[in-house]
Amino acid sequence: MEIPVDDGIVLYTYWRSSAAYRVRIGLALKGLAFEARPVHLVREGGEQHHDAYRGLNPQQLVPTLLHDGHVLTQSLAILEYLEERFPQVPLLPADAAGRARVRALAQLVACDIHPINNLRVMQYL
Ligand SMILES: N[C@@H](CCC(=O)N[C@@H](CS)C(=O)NCC(=O)O)C(=O)O
Repeated sequence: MEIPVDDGIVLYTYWRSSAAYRVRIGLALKGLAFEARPVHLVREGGEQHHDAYRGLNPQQLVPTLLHDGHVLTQSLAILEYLEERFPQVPLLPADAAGRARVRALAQLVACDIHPINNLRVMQYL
């Protein structure tokens, strides 16, 4: 069941983006309702580079999450924010070693694998 969030959560996302997937999975596990705003990363030279979106996310990447007057970027930072603001259905284990393991797995993907198989790297190559 989805929990409606009074002040609304908006996620700028792209269906094939693994970084946006991370956030969508977190929102789904927590059962948080959100409005998805698609950013097509390929069409028209990539909508992430269009002025309107660049104003929101100067790095020109998805995801970007809007909540409570905040503009949040970077999937892991967004997940930590959601964990703190909506602690029901925690994403992290209760013990410190468990949390370190989950963070290590997340960083393995987000910091070591993903940066080198990204769209902009592929386009450059
Ligand atoms: N470290 C960032 C990575 C974000 C990222 O690289 N997103 C990709 C999609 S998975 C993107 O927007 N790529 C657009 C591009 O390379 O131009 C995060 O975890 O949010």
